[in-house]
Amino acid sequence: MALVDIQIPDIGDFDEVTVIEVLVQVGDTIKAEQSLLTVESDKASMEIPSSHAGVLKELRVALGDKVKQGSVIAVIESAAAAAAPAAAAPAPAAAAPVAAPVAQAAPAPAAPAAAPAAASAAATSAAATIALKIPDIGDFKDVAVTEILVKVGDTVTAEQSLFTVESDKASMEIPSPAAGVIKALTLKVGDTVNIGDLVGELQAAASAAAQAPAEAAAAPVAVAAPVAAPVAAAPVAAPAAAVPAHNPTVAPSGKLPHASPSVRKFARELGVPLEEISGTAQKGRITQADVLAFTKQVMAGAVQTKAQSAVAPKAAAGGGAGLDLLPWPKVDFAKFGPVERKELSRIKKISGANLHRNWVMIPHVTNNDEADITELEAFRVSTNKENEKSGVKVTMLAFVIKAVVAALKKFPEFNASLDGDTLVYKQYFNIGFAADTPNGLVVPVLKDADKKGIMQISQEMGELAKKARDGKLGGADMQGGCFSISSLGGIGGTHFTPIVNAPEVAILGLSKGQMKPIWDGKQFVPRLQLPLSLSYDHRVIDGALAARFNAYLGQLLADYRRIVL
Ligand code: CAO
Repeated sequence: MALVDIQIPDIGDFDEVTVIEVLVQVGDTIKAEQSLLTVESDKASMEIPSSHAGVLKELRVALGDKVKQGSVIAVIESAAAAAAPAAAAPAPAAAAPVAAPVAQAAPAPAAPAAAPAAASAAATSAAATIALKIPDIGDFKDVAVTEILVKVGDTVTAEQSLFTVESDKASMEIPSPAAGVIKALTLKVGDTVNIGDLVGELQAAASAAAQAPAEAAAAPVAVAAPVAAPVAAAPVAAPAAAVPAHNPTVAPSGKLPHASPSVRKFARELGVPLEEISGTAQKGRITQADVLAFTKQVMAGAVQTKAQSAVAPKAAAGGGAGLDLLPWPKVDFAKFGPVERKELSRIKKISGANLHRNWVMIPHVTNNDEADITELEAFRVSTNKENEKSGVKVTMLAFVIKAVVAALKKFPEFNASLDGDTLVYKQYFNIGFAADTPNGLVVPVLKDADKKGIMQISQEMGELAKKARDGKLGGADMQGGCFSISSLGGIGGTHFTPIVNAPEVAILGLSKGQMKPIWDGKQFVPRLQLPLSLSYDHRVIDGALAARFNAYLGQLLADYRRIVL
């Protein structure tokens, strides 16, 4: 056993930071890399991990103290350190904390020797083109891209946040090094990135180009914008990366929540909107206890999140919204045989949380029907023959998308979303389609399907499905949906119950088309029948309306000429 001084490691270029949270107490058994403190400057907050495991013998700091690199913050009795007497070692590189910009202070872009979260730029061939690179964000590696806040073609201002990255100790937004137009973005949600990675290109605005740094390393260290709603509001915003969060009903408030990275992570895992919590710590900072207290209140029905009240205002008014369920069964599976544990993929975690919310909050009913697609299938096959050389293969799904648009026009309630007690009717027709990928389910959105022909729909669907499978879908590819289709027709099954993709109000499930004997009034004739499973939000759509929609869709598919009527 040896006593080891735990020091503030390299925290980037910060001179002095203030201790805003002490996460442990004397006597605690500490794991290596466990966070001991949260410190904060006016531009970032970060957690300070322990460089050693052991028992905390002494805490040398208190709330409000100022510390800097090398300051001894604690003394730990460490078994491991006895063997390696290099006491006072700073945290290992991998554990080095990373600045997570905090909510409260507006960064001063020209701050000298600024925060680790910096944007860098390098001049490329054209003088006004700036390479977007991951700036120096501290000692850590392989941070995950959690959100992309801009798209190619967007005009951005200097310091505007471009995307969000996150390690287990910090989350931060990466700002644009200059004003201009985004020319290319080569990263996607879920990518892991490292300092210096080239992630895009910016065509600098004339004035910005003149000031743009010529080389990444020499870039003026632009301070990261504070972590804004996108990180804190991940339960709403992040799912845009996966399934159903397109068209979030609740817009980010613009109020920047003030919380440490671990509290942000904790809130995100629980699906708690951080910006709706009032922090009880100094300067209104939100602590883990605040998140827990808020969660308990929501579960007890005492408060509703904005997302809940937007979707289900009446439930709250009635109070008692808590589900009061039994705890999840805890089973030691290994007692019964060998097991292997595998963490859910990122997409599964995000989509799972959204599916769960939709399943619990939306009163679902599914209407099952069948469409006679005998003629349409023959037409599809002949169309594919004619277009063999074009490389575009038309599947039944493309025809169904077009027919769904016609049905949405006839039944506008299906092209709507609930906003409190108001129904928002959309006058555009963007159709999401569930795509199976190795990492899980995503729902790319085919935009303006009403303005596109079957060939174009097929081609775009193919491109989106490929992007989905390659993990290259951007946030914009999954936003703005009005109605979704989940097609299992290529796989099998007779009918199923798709889950409505909130804030949409209905979803169509397609199963495998099968030849069946159908009575034509005189005899049984073989007809190709396509199963249609229409799940709908019963608060918005009555059963009769759903049956009419499905029947009408069936008529359109049975005689496609009706679409032009
Ligand atoms: N009945 C019979 N056959 C069908 C069919 C149907 N309803 N729909 C498609 N098929 C056939 C296609 O014609 C194609 O046949 P060929 O290989 O002989 O040409 C084959 O099935 C495969 O089709 P596909 O899957 O490549 O194309 P698609 O346009 O039907 O679907 C996509 C595209 C991206 C939706 C699909 O690939 C996919 O990922 N499906 C899974 C969606 C999913 O997981 N849904 C569940 C969500 S809820 O958990």
